[in-house]
Amino acid sequence: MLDPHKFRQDFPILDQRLGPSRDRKLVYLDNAATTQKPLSVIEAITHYYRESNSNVHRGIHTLGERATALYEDARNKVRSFIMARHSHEIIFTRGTTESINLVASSLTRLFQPGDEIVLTEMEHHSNMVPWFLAAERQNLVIRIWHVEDDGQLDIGKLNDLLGPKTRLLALTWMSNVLGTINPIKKITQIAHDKGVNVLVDGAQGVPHLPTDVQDLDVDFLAFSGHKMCGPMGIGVLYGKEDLLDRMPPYQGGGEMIRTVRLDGFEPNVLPYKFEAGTPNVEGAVGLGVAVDYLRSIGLENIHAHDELLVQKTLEGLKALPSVRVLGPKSGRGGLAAFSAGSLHAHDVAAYLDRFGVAVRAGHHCAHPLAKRFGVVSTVRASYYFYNTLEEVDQFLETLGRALDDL
Ligand code: 7TS
Repeated sequence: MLDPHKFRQDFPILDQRLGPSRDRKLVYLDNAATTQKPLSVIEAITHYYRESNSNVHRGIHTLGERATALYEDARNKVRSFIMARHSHEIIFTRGTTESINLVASSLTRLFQPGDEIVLTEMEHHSNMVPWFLAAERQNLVIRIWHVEDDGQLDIGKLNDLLGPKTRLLALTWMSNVLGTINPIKKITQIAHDKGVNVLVDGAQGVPHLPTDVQDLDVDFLAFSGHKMCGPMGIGVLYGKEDLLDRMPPYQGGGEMIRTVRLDGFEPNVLPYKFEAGTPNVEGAVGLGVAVDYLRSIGLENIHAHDELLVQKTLEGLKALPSVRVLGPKSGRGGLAAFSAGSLHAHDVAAYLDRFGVAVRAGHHCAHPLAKRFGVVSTVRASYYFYNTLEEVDQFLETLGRALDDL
């Protein structure tokens, strides 16, 4: 079993006391929103700016070569982290949101009016709205795979949703509200049997579960660096080479072209075709170091630790009257979202914050899901490998007091 205390010294931000008299120990339980960064990532970014900063793929000088090597090395680290076949299948983006927008803007140009896209009811807005925009633009039809009362998808219902006009199924690996982990490999097999491509939103899955895109066989995988110990503003779109090759460019600009004439252009090869403009080199460098760090811990260990913390949380929450937890009882990721009787989630979160416990409150960018479960907002505690069992206790105790006092 993983010892979270061993890692906490790498995260100076966690070791602080809050409040005017500095008497509240920080308990950071908002990791589904963003994780903290280890010193190795922070230092790699500083080092990059001190030693190597330059634009990439352009300057024929030593710093330009250094920055390019670092950037491409980071791409290769990410390739290996998710077990992709080729490093040119790794496109650097701003994050999950941009990765999904890229596919929604570009892949759908190959669709015909009336073609269908299937989404689930548990998607984050960033895996809904880009498809709505594409549907509006190109007269596509969106179909919804509804969520069952236990917070899971009924695989039996998928066959009926995938018809002759379905081109794509876009779904999350792990729900940021329910904690549900969807069986992506099985779902992808069913979709592929019907000739349907699959895009997976890995924003919550990739940071917490071992990822092997070749084994999962997904066509696209989107994820964000900042939810996996990397910097903000960097993310990844993995796509299978043949699909990315067929897709038109997403944004125009420098780097994404091979030649430009006054009457047109030839797009560049992968991955550059989808990386217009100066990229986030510092972000890529930081992400490369973050994936090294995560691999040194082991994703199986991270998932097992998530399960330990979330099971303790679910048991504790069960004992509190008026608390209703959303999502499945087991087989879920390291987060728990709940409502507390008639109390407003923001009041509960503000109370917890007074005692140093940082949780998220709101609709978690999943309006349709909140509606499905009849809640306006929920409080969510979400964990990572540096969270301890003592922190879970502290959260539960403080929540118990909140329910008495509010
Ligand atoms: N998909 C899922 C499942 C997410 O949880 C999030 C962010 C995104 C996509 C978007 O990621 P971004 O990095 O592009 O913004 N989720 C959350 C959250 O639960 N609280 O804050 C952000």
